[in-house]
Amino acid sequence: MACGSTRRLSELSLASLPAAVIRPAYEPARTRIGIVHIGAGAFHRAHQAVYIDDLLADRPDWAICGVSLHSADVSNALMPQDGLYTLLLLGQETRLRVIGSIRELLCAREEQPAVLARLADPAVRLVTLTITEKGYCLAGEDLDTAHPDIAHDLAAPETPRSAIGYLVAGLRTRRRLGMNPYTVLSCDNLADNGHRLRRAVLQYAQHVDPRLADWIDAKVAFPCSMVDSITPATDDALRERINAELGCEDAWPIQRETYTQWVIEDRFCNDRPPFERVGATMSHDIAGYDRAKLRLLNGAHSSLAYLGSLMELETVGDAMQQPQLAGFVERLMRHAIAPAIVLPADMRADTYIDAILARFRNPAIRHRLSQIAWDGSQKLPVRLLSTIGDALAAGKPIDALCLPIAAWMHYVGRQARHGVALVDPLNDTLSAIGLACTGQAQGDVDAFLALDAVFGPLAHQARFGEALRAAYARLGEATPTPVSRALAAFDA
Ligand code: CS2
Repeated sequence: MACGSTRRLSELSLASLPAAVIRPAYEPARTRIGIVHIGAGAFHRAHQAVYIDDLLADRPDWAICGVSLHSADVSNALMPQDGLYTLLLLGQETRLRVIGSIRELLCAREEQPAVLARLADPAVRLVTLTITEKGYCLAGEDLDTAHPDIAHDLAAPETPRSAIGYLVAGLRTRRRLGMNPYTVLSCDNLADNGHRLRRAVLQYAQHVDPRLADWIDAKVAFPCSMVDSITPATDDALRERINAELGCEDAWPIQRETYTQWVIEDRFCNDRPPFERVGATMSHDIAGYDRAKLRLLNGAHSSLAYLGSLMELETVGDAMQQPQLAGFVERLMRHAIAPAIVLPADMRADTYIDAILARFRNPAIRHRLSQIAWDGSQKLPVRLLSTIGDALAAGKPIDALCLPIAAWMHYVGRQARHGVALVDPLNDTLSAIGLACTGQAQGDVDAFLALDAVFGPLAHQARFGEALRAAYARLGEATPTPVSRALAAFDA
């Protein structure tokens, strides 16, 4: 089946797609941009853009301008397709859906004036972000003013590079022109994401112009949100499958599980889309939701990623088929993580954990452990170390919780010895530590614990150091047999 004469997905070819393909219920060209989204990667396109796609038929004024800060790859792939792309939904049945909500894609590095103009456009009432943990340029709770992008932006705030720099440049123009600010909505996997972003923005603005910082403090809302949908990276197998099923070429299709959740704090300083009409939950307190998701789902994911990689497993599905590993992670969630979380009234820990385990076992998904292992230095603090900190304070056991952290240390050492660079902003430091590892728990673990950006004050807690060294030693050579043995030792 061909898509007209173009052979490339586009508005023109929509009508000739196979009947089973779900397509926009509106004319994409008739929509208007109301949201600027920074970080137009696969997660955004599989999650937020789909909620907005559901909304545009009713509310055409909320289309998205997607901004990539550094790379033009997404824009180069999707602009020739009129911003359209295909989403493969992976559940008991698979479904193909063409998404039309991203009407413009800009690469900030190459099209800075256009990005700044969008941020100053009064029709834009909301700026959303998925820039991953490292995009916030934080050192602990504060903005890292020594971060090269932040240092650059503070010296040249009119021509920023960082997301924080762009947010403030846009707000500065709006203040100067007497316009309303936009709401800034973080959609990243960080606890208290809105509060953290607000603090970073205010600290940055304070350096640029203290009166601007006061204005932002008084006028701009930074709601928190919790986002959830498992989104394996696009690979050649997906591209081939989509092109065959679509009958034409999509340069960058994406995939995700059918399940999706978005909980948004209802605190906006400008108009907002009626998110509740398209399945998002509006709430006044999302802390319980984000703790549950980060600590249970993401904590378990990172545990599977590092322990499973040491066991030479490839995907989450493979890891869930190893009874020792799956059993360990399940017990970790039920006995070590869940009891320390205060859940929202509508959630039950056991039901939530059952659902997570079923999602991890979804046979339609191949989610690589190596993808989840990215950015360990940024993810572990929010996913596992926060639980360890609470357990230490409450005098609870931390031995099982330390095993995945020790597995990460062994993983870093292994990758360094194999000459494989980590996808991690601390790659250089981590690789140097990894190369110097001798296998002796004391020296190796202490070298990692000196990473203040990862461990912070936890590093000085004697009980933590001891438990971590014991876990590291328990993993032995960190090959499949000793790792399985270490997991079995936790079998209740
Ligand atoms: C995963 C997440 O890659 C990872 O680190 O743990 O992307 C996870 O799939 C999502 O947070 C699920 O919502």
